[in-house]
Amino acid sequence: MGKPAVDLSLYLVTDSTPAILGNKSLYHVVEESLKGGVTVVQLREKTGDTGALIETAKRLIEITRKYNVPLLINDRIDVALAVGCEGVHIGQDDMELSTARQLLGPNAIIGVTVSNVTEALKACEGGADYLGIGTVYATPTKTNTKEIIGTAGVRHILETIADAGHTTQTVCIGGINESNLQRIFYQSGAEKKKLDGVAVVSAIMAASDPDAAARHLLQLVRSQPPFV
Ligand code: TZP
Ligand code: MG
Repeated sequence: MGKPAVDLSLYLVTDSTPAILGNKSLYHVVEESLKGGVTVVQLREKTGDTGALIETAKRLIEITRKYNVPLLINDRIDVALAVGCEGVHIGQDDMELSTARQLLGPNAIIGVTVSNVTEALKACEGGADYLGIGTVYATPTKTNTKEIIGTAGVRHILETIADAGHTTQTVCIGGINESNLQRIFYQSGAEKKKLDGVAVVSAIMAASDPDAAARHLLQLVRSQPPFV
């Protein structure tokens, strides 16, 4: 209630593993991507100790705040609380949405990964601020993914939540790049509900020019044909 909607148009999920980031600096890549127009940043680090993660999050907040963009932390409610960032993104194996909400409060942004309609309806009913729908396409960035749902799967979820009357925002994730973004967006869109944006890792984190990559991806998101 009264909480402003998040601009999910171009959602960057970080990955500092050398296979994605190479020898570039995480902070540099994030700042360049923000110059290019990224609208949300999620810190997603699956290795390293808690202290190091908190230090990384603190440095990232200084950058994201310059651009008025929310910083979310993947999985780690404790880290989000420690650094006072805007919210978290949780998966199906993480803390319950209701518990995360209790800990972080009504103003925090809480996103939930969903890959089927049951998970999607539960997250909407539970008060998620947005759904991260996927995995759309198989991707080397996340190999432990259970479900590859394709654009048909995304569309089915969008249709189902719209029919149930939910207005929860949505992004999709998994294998999205500048070559397939518009097709994914178009094929996923349901009559009553289209995606609010896309989430990417490698399309920006692995790009040689993350500013230009983000600029181009954002322009593709913003130049969607109207859905009929
Ligand atoms: N969740 C589902 S797929 C994925 C995550 C975090 C990784 C997406 O990476 P990429 O490089 O954008 O395909
Ligand atoms: Mg998780």
